Amino acid sequence: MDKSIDSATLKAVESAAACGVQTVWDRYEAQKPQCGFGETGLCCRHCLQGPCRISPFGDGARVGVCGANADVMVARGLSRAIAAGTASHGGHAKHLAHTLLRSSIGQAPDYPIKDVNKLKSVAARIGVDIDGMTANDIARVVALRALEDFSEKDEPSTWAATTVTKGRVETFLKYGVVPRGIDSAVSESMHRTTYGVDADAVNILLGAVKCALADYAACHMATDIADILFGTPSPVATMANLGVLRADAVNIALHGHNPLLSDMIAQVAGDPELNEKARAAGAAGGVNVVGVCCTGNEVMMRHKIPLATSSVSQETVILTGALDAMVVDYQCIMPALANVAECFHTRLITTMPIARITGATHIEFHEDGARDSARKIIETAIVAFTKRDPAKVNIPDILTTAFAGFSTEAIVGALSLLDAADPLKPLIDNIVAGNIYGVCLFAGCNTVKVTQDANYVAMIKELAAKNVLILATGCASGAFARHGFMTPEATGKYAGPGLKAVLTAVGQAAGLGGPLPLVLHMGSCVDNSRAADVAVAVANRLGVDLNMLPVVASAPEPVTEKAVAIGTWAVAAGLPTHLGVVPPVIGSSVVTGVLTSAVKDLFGGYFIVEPDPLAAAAKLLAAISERRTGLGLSA
Ligand code: NFS
Ligand code: SF4
Repeated sequence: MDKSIDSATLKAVESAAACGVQTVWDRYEAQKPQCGFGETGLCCRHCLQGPCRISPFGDGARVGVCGANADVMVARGLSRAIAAGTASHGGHAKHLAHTLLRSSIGQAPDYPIKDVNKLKSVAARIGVDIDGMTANDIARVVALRALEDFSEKDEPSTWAATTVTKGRVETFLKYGVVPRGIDSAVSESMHRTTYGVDADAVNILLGAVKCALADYAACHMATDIADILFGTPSPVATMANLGVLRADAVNIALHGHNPLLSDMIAQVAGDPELNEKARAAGAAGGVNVVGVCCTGNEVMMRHKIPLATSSVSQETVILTGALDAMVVDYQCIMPALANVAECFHTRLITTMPIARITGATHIEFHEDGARDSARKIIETAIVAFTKRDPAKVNIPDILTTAFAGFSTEAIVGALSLLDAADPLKPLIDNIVAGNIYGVCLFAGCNTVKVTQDANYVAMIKELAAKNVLILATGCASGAFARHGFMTPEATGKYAGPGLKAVLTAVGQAAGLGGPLPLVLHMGSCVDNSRAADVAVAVANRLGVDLNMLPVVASAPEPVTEKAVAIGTWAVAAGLPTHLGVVPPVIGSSVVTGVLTSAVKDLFGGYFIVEPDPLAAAAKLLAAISERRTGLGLSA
């Protein structure tokens, strides 16, 4: 299997062998063959009588020491993965909520309210009477309501219940899966999957859905507050791939997730004094900030910061030999970065008390004094630059234009240029007419288990040709950006005639002089909530529920527990959801049956597990066709 279809990745990886350093692909080889019990979900370490395991081939023990069978083991493992994903998105959202609160009471002067309109619309949605209140007063109330949403309340989680259709809330209530707090849902999942609690696989899975809906609430909250503090994104043109690094500049990569850190560094990087310092140190190009993974998406949308690469290829940014500092906060950061950095002059800088890496430089980042920390980080990178070895610099000369920043507000804004009174009408009319056959949200990661980007590229070509409107977030958007799919040219090349006409009409109305890009970049992984918002708005406008829309989701290369949580809430929201990698559930026929079929009767959504990208595209098109038929549209 090839490592990647991205030639920049392949070129950078060549440098690894020259320095004798391992990459993710070498470490994956060293792990092979991976454990069959783990791969099928048939092992358990939830108590000290274990580890217990059950052979997927029917030989040996059929139950663990406590009597847990294959179905229970698999369901518990999946549920804990979702809880971990929810805890991650919850931690990210809570961090933002605390900052919003401190901002509102004057304790975080570096984080003023940037988008008062967004603040007001969030306040109105969650039922705050803002009459006569200042922006800071509103922010205080919104922040407190957000923080309340983490502990257990008598009523449903605010961010879950106020952001979906009425029909969804009723369905969730009917099956007892409404979370009443984000942290409390995580805690409940951990409780019910511990030794000797829930031993009914279907009941465990329903608990997992409840936790996944808490994950949705956390994602939505993170998006809302990031927009309030840093601005709601609107379309920008920037660049993607390793060619965004510059030999003549101090290169700083921002990697991780929370815009609290990355946005501040993006703001400070333009400081003339710091750029002067960089030039005095010999970097004629000054300070050059690039993004990696989801925090890269955040600053790409709001500050036009170019995207260097995404998830599985994160080590390649250092392997260019031209990276002076890799600055990280939390999530999806490989500890191996420290080893790769050792072969170069690159400083790996950790910033969060909960995410330190042995061998890295730790510059702790706090909301008070954020700007000072950002300056200190950039100054550290300038010093590192002076130690750069020009002989080791090998930047692949590969980069492409990428349009980013299609928030819900930006999409509705563009559509309103066609119909100011009823912006969703042009979208709906085109779906009805079949010019837009359906919508596919691509989300999730890049994995070492699949040739990097291969699934994304194969699938988008199939779907776009059939007039499916493509939305993307997270490292999925990174993949499309690096391969040039976020351009008007890609629309011209790959979109079917109906889709091309619609994207062109909107693009012309928006004054672009050409079509919108083939992929609408909606942001980071928490910004999957933006795609949900668009779907909810369309469903409400049509007077139907989400499980009837010709909307599907795909994670062709999922990696993280967060991706598992997101996939599960997409299914609960009613979407047919494709996974391109088989998750560790096939050891249980009950669990696989529920996830791929029985769940459809409850929520309308279901998982499609299909490693082959062309078969996956065909299955998604079939799912769209079924939905269209259900709505009485041409299939
Ligand atoms: Ni999403 Fe984004 Fe990327 Fe996967 Fe990681 S950065 S939060 S989890 S690897 S898409
Ligand atoms: Fe084994 Fe049961 Fe303990 Fe799991 S909880 S390790 S199956 S005894």
